[in-house]
Amino acid sequence: METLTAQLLAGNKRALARALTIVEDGGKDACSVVRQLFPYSGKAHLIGITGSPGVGKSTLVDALVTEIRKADLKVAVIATDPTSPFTGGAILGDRIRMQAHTLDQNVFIRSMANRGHAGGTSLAIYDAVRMLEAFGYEIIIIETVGVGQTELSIAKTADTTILVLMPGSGDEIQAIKSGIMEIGDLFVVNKGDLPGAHKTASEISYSLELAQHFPGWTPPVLVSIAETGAGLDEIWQAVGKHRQYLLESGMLEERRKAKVAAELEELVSEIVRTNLKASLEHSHIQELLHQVLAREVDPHSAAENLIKELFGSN
Ligand SMILES: Nc1nc2c(ncn2[C@@H]2O[C@H](COP(=O)(O)OP(=O)(O)OP(=O)(O)O)[C@@H](O)[C@H]2O)c(=O)[nH]1
Ligand SMILES: [Mg+2]
Repeated sequence: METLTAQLLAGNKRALARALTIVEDGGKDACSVVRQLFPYSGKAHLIGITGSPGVGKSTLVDALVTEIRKADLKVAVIATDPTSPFTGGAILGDRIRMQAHTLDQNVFIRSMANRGHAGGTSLAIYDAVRMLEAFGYEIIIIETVGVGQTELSIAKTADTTILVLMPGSGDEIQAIKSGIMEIGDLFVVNKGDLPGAHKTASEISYSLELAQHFPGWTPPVLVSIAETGAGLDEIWQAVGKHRQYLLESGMLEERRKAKVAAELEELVSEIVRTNLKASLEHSHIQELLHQVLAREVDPHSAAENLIKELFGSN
């Protein structure tokens, strides 16, 4: 493992790819790699890109990578597909699209599915980001599909979250109004070449004015045509402004603290879940199950007994 991490730190991309597979699988090896590389992590700016299927996230990521390369920054992309980890179709399409960048030594693209971690993709992503940071990527983009709870927790991994919509995304606008979509630091109405893009953008701006989530930061609503790259320089500039805001307001620190708390909570629940599963197989706990079945002990008391058993506390 020492060799692998040394190679990764020396800029060996194959070592990076192996380290990513290891953290994706979770377990002891993942812990060991992370332990060694953690001191070198924490320096990149993380951009989360999320939105409903087909709004053009991958096309937008591709165009954003072009902008980032103009600024001569090293950039890595993690594409996740938590809703259908095994289809791979969309991911394959993304790979083909991204081919323009694959010859660029300073661009790295990786698809990740939920593999070893019982806690879901987000735990693996926290660690994947660390590997990429240790390798020296300055910007890391995380693309997630959808706006469900899992995706939201992945999006929260980011420093700047971009919510992508397209003209006529009525449901999403309703969600913004009702506060479900408070995660966006930046809103992008993509497919600006289609009718109604500016109308959609002003509806979003209006809903955001009503919501007012962050003091000192009004999320900009931008229109883009990812296919041609139109509007991408504004998006990249807005990311820069958001980063500046995060630094100056102390929000960057605050968000990262919240992320560490969320990660620890997930890690602890994962450990507890694993221990619990193993313990339920034990014969004297089987005994407890039988007592519940026989109506001798109620499930609430049984659960309390189990906790005492597992943690020696109440
Ligand atoms: N008209 C138009 N089409 C676009 C634009 N950007 C992307 N598309 C098209 O929209 C379709 C979906 O684009 P993707 O980039 O794969 O969208 P996605 O959000 O990543 O999709 P999933 O990952 O499957 O959720 C593709 O056919 C794109 O060519 C745009 O600016 N205008
Ligand atoms: Mg995509």
